[in-house]
Amino acid sequence: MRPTNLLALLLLGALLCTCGPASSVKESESQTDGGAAPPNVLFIAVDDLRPELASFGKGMIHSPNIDRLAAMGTAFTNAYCNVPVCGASRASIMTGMRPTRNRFWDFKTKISEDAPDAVTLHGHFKAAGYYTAAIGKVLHHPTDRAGDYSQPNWKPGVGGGAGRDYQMPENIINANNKDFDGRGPAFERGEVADTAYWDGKIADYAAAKIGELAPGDQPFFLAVGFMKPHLPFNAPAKYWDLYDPANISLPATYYRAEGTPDAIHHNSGELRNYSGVPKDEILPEDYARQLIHGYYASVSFMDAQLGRVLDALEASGEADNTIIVFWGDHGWNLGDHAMWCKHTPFNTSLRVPLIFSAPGHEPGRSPAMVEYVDVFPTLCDLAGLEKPAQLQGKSLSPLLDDPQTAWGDAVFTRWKEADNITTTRYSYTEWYDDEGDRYARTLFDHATDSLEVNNLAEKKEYLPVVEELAARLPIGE
Ligand SMILES: [Ca+2]
Repeated sequence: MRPTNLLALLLLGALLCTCGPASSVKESESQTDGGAAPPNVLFIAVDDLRPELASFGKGMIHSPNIDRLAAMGTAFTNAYCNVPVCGASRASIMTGMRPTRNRFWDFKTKISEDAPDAVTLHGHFKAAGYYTAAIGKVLHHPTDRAGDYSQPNWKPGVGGGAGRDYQMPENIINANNKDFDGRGPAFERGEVADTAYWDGKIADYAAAKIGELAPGDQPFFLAVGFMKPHLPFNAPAKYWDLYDPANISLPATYYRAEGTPDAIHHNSGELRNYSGVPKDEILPEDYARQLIHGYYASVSFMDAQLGRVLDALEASGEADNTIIVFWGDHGWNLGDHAMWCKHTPFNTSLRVPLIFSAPGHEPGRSPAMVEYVDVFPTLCDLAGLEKPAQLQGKSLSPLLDDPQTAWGDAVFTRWKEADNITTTRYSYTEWYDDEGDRYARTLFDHATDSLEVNNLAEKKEYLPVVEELAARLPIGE
């Protein structure tokens, strides 16, 4: 973008802050340099979505709109989060900075506290003249770096439901019990319309916003954060009915493998906060199948709302000039290793779905090892923006040109005291306490053990592999 045009957009941005609705400002704006219009960005976050999806090579989940998006763009089949928990992962993506022992630690993370001087992704686009907005759950705290948005982060209200978006009367009563902190059961088969739930409302608002922004000349960066399939698995009945319970099976690793250290396991505490969850260390199989059914239904429900947003973009006439990024904030254990939720360096918790669709790039699938700190620099390249000095990942744009481009062999994830390196073959994790003493380590060979049940870290014959991988850790201090 030419400096004169950038200045014009910045002035318009200032007008926007003082003069009200974007549309009145945008109508007066015109493209003066005769060049191509800057691309819009539709930045779609999904909460707790693991890549058990047809477009990522696995799964029975009905997700036609994720598949549609994957067919439009480049699906990254070996993409990894940098920290497996909502708030910290989102802060890392939105700054392009890795988590450390002092930064991006847990779900409560705020960029404004952990990295106050960082340029945020949305702030970077706003400074370049974009209209930036967040709808639904993007950063964990809607007010975190809110000045980097052109409007407040819009989130749906509780409406007629209760704390965590229950719609069925018996669950609302349960969730309103103060003993449960807004939590009713872990799932709900809702006899309600899609728009009764948060994600339906988020799709409504996002579609309307696209319709509002598309006719203007100001490019937009629109972040849309869907809230399912995060617990509780509340979804309209028709999405539950897509699956026959008889066909839902438990993971092959519905057990805790011998030789794996305590450090890599947890008791699924996030799930156990919900009412009615059995106390058994390993959940009874019939209840586990209900949970899996609910997760599948929640993904299909979210997928349908994604479809409505994609439809709105196509109807707006801006689809050919819009970069779409689709990502889930981390993986999820769906009973794998007899665990539920995230918060562990098992591959099931680290691997994520990532799709980039960008104008001028052919569809493809890339097996390259990529990580979420790569998202920010990629968007800079695709939109023609400079890269802030803080960025620690590398642009994936060569992989959008050729998905088979030779690439790095490893990605790096941190989970509290655990540092993980995942290579094209191995996953190695080591845990260190505050005194610098290592107290656990795991090595899994994905060439022979993709399910990660055979910990090789203490086997003498693997010492050279362990030493080689350990020498590459930690990263991001
Ligand atoms: Ca999450």
